[in-house]
Amino acid sequence: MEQTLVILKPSCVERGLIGEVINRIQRKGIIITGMKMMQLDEKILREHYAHLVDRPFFPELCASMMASPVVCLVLKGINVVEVFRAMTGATNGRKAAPGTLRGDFCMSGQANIVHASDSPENAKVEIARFFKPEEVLDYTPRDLSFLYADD
Ligand code: IDP
Repeated sequence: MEQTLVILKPSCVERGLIGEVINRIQRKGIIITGMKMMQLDEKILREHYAHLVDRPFFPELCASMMASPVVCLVLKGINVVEVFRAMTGATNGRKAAPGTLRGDFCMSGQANIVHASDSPENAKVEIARFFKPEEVLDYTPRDLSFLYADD
């Protein structure tokens, strides 16, 4: 099974949406193997958003990601990177499809509720950035017979 790194951003935490997002993750059948609250700083954000450091909105992005603690999650499932990106929706909440997290819960292109890794390779790097190895548990629910019935 694949793993992905998800961050419930300050826009999710401050608006009281942590439970909503975790509820959707669990109802879908995605397995949570790591979960913790963290206060991000500029050092980790410069690594995490290295592809955006030269963009004019980067200082504002950093400030919005440091505005409150975040919740970091490691999720596990077959094709979970692609599955959770689809559940996340387009970057800008105003363009994200209804039914997606961003489409249902935000109107912003920056304070857009969640981060989700965009490839299995990046997921590995991002999980190692936010979690110590011992913080990601080797956990699989007992009965996956309905969840992944055709695999
Ligand atoms: P993604 O989060 O959908 O993968 P990225 O392009 O990797 O999108 O951007 C990372 C984050 O940077 C976005 O989720 C959003 O918070 C912020 N961001 C991206 N583009 C803009 C922009 O044009 N203005 C303000 N913030 C942006």
